[in-house]
Formats: sequence, structure tokens, C-alpha cells
Amino acid sequence: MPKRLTTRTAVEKTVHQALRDQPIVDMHTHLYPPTFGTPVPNRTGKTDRDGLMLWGLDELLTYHYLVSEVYRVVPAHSRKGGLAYEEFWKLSKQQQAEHIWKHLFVERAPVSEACRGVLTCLELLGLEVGKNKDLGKLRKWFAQQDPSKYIDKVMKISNVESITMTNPVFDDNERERWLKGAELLRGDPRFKSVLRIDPILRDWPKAAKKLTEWGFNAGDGKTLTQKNIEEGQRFLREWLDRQEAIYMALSLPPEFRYPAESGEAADKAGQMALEKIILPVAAERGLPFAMMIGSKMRVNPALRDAGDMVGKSDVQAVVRLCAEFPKNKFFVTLLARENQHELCVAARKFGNLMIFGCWWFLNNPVLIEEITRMRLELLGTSMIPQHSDSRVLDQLLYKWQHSRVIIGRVLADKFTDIVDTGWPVTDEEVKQDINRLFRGNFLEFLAR
Ligand code: FIX
Ligand code: ZN
Repeated sequence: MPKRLTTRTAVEKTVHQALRDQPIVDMHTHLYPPTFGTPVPNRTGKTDRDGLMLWGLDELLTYHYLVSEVYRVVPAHSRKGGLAYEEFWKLSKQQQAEHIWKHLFVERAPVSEACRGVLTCLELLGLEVGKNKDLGKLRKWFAQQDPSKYIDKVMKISNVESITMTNPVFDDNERERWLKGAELLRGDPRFKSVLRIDPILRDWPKAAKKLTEWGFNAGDGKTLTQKNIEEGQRFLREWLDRQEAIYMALSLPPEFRYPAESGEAADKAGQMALEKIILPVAAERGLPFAMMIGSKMRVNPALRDAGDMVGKSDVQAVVRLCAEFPKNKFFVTLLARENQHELCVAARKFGNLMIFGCWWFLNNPVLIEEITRMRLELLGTSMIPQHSDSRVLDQLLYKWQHSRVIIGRVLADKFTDIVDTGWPVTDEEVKQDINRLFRGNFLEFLAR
């Protein structure tokens, strides 16, 4: 029998319990099951230097967020003992981890969100890192894990029921693995794949050249004939089938405009690729197209994955695409804090637009709180508040734990606000809405 909630205390208790109990569908990660190989030493002994499944202590400590943070403390160029980038990249993964541990954890308080995240992971794994900061001892524990069983452990503790991957077809390592055998994914239905196609819009001429090399005649990158369009569509259909992808995705620079503003032939061709290749195939299959806009790649190339930057995007490009392609479904997340309000208002105008997550540099308590409040006040529960973007399996533990606490605080306020008007809120309704936010809205949008 549903229980009516009449006080803030009752609401808070119900919200936090419902969040703990709610299985999560994580709609965007960079995680993989063991069938994609792992470079991490472990009890199975089966390691693969270029393996894609990252997990464990040294991967946690060398997450690219922490690489950029350690270069704040130990600069690359300094008269007093810096560490040149190329020297850092020559270190082993363990040596890189030790460098980061020393400078960001031992010699100063690990208060940044990415540092705290490592501590939360270790705490949730029961490793009591406060009692001993010896990486060697901690490493021994991880080396005893079997990756397959470790996935079960992490998914259980984090209560994540489904992991949505990012599968970049233009990445040679990943593509070759798929071409070797699509059974890669069959092994673990908890992992769903996403066809990731950034180069098609970030650099159409280069993408067209690659497609042609792979046997799909996509033209010269400056013009698109009907044949090129058909071949580009054939490429997408083949890879969507191979990966059993549940949506298509790409990230875009802050300069992305629709329609393309530069007179450049390549930009015009890229716009045609969007209009004639990507969106028609997504629409025919009822697949959402995810645009993650605002990432300026490699502003500091020497930092590699850690060298990307945020820039303000043009939300009107999203508005025009949603308006001009009503049969398409769009997942959109923007990287700049300054774009969040305009994106929320855009979502009020288009039912084919589902906004999601506090992406990357927004995935910090202060901004998760601000953005979630804004979304609930403008959109109610018709949005997807968070994704983890985890690159290392264990990060599911901290990214979801931290977000549950903050989003829970906001939800408790919002439910209490309506309780205060005399509106009858029950525990069942709270659970239903939390299911919508952390699972249902995503699955329903896929099926719509
Ligand atoms: O484009 C993306 O999927 C970004 O999330 C990544 O490229 C980025 O490096 C990341 O992992 C941020 O959290
Ligand atoms: Zn990502």
C-alpha cells in the first residue's frame, strides 16, 4: 500500500532509499567487457597490451582527469624539477600512478572530484585506504581479481544494471576487434554498444577517404554524389548491424554550426553527410542520434586524452536540427555550463530532444546540483540527469555514488516543495519518478 509522505524527513528518507535501490542504466561510458581484452595484470593471467577493458588501481590513478591535475602540480617545464610530457608517457602505468599518488594524494589533500573519486572507489570496495596508503598492498588485492567476476562485483555495488559503451568505428584497435569476430559483445548482454562516428562530422574529407579505403565509395570529401550517399548509408547500416548498436553518437567542437556557416566545401559536404547519410539511417531504424557538443580536442596535445578543452556551443544548431528532422530522435549533452539553460529551454520545445548528463567538466558536485535543479524546474522528470562517462570500470562506483547524493538532495527539495502545497506525494510515486530518471526515460526514448 503506497505510503503518503507528509514531512521533509519522510521525503528525504524515501528519496535516498529509492536511489540506493534503483538499478541504473548508464547511457554513456567508455567501458568494455573482458571479451575486448584487458591490459591489466590479473589472476587470469590473460592480458592484452592493447586491450580495451580498463579497470583497477593503476588505471584509476592514471585517468586522464588526474594526468591534467598532476601537471598543475609538477609542470612539464620548470627550473625546479618538472617532468617533461614525453618523460611521463615513457613511464610504466605503475610509475605514472605512483607519480600521481605522490603529488596529488600523499603530498596534498586529494580534494578534487577526480581525486576524491579514487578514494570513494577504494572505500566502496572495502579497502580502507585511510588505514594504509601503500599502493603495493592495494595492487596485490587488485591483481587477485578475475576481470569477469570483478565486473559483477562493481555492477552490484554501484547498482548499475546496464553499461552503454562507446564503440568508435574509426579507431583501428577497436574496429579490428569487431572485424575479427562480432561475438565480442555476445558474451555479456549487460553491455550495449553505440556506433561512434566523430570523424564523419569533425573531418568529413578524412572520413570519406577512410570509408573509400574500406570499400564504401564515399567520394572525394568535397562533393557528395547520390552514389556516395548510398555508400555512406551502407557503411552505417553494416556497422549498426555488426555492433547491434542501440544509438549512433558523435562529439562535436564548440564551433559546430547547423547549417554550416563557413563556405568551405568540406563543411558543406559534412553537413550533407549529416542530412543525407546519418539522419536518414537513424530515422529509418528509429535509433536516436546523440550529439555531444563543445569539446575542443587537444588544446594541449602533449597531454593526449587529458589535453581536451571546453568551449561554448551554438544551441540554435540543436534547435534547427530538431525542427527540421522531426522524425529523428536526438540525445544531446553540451559541455559548457553557459549552454545549459538554453538547452533546457530547447528541450521544452521539442519532444524529439532528450537532454542528458552532466558531461565531463560539468560532472562536479556544484554543477550537477545547479544543472539538475534547472532541469527539474524547467522539464520536470522528462530528462536524463546523469551518465557516468566512466573509462575505468571501477569509476562506476564513485561516479554514481557521488551523483546519487547530489541528485537525491535536489529531488528531496522538489518533492518536499509539492508536499508543502498539500499535494499527496507517496513513496511509490517517488520510486516511479526515480526509475524514470535513472532508467525508464532512456529505455522509453530508445523504444519511442
Ligand atoms: O567525447 C566523449 O565521449 C568524452 O566523454 C570523452 O572523449 C572524454 O575524454 C571523457 O571521457 C570525458 O569524461
Ligand atoms: Zn564520453
